[in-house]
Amino acid sequence: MSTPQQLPFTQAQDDAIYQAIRGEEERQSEGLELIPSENYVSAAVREAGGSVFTNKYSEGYPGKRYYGGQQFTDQIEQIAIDRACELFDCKYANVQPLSGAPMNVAAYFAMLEPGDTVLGMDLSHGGHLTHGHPVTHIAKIFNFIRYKMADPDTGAIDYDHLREMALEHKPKLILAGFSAYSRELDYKKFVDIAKEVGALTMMDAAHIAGLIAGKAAKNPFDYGFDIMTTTTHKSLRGPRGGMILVREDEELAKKVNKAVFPGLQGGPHMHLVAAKAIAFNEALRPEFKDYAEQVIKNAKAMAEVFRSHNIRMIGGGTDNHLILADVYGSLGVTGQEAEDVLDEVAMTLNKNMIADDPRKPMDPSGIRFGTPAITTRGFKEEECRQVAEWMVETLKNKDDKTVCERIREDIRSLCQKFPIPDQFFE
Ligand code: DSN
Repeated sequence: MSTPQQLPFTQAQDDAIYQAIRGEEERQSEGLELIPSENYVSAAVREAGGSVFTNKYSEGYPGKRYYGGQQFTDQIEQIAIDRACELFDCKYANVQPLSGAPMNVAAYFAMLEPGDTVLGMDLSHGGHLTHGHPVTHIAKIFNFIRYKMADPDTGAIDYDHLREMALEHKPKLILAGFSAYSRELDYKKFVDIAKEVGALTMMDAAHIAGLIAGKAAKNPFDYGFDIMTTTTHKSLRGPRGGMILVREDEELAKKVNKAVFPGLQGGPHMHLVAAKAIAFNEALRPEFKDYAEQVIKNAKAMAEVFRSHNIRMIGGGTDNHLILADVYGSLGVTGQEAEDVLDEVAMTLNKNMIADDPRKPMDPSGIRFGTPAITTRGFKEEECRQVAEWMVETLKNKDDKTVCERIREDIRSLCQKFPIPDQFFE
């Protein structure tokens, strides 16, 4: 396992929390992390995240703060901004968003007025709550309309229909991006449609930012997207947090800064800004390209196994890091049952709605899983095929304790062979 964190003070003064941290270290070390939005960060990222910057208030931006004592916060924030811009080939970055949801809310407020229309992907077809789901507060402020996949079995988006919707509803913003979609998007089509109706374009790249940074997936900025948001803790392998990138429009970048602070947030979490800067530097290294490519190869290897067992995958397979499988339709196992039994054998993933799911969100038809974390662990296609076989075997034998115990032991052995690394490069 990765080197256990030094915790002498926590151990001495708070046993309950100390034990929970040690327990979580063991859980992560001895199990397979298959949630596609999770990853393992380097020890350096963890160190910066636990640094004295947690003590500091820094409202404002480098060179323009509302509190004194900013000589070092200014340094780390500017380094993080410069590295983010280099990584994603854009001119402006705001690295202060505390996480994904406030990041998207700030981006909307930078571009829209209350009542404006946004055209985004439907949650049940792979979008995200923050793309205007009716349960969110922002759905009361902006008018979200949603496009879907034309065919869930291929993942194809009907761009002609998307264009018709845009022509009819005249959105101010066309939103691409997803949290449960496994195919590459046609960014040029989004931009062409947006130009036709005078809309801005935003990509929520939270899931695939690491793949874009590692040049294993297309960069929406190369096709003219105006703005890109991303969390930093998924495939990008940084600390928890978000950032907003602007391709080239200085006025839009100024609006983004105002929308993040003072529009939405107070003091940025500078310990996490420091950790983001370290993660961006790691992602700028040539080895990160190998990582990003391997994430996709591994996901494709897992998809092959699911295909060989005739398990339906939404999108028919994967171009990225994740797979959404219809386990209820294919095996008669509900998403909740699948999540539970796989958790018991130490394969952690999440139940997930599939497109036009006949079941409910708390016990849907699907499971969503992916390869960013196991690839960080060093798994290649061979190990990933084995993991997928174990997943299917567990699901098919969910009530057979002997089979499940054997698979649990095999997973423990594989995890010991591939400890979570502290560093990704020499
Ligand atoms: N919770 C993240 C995910 O798992 O996709 C996105 O919000």
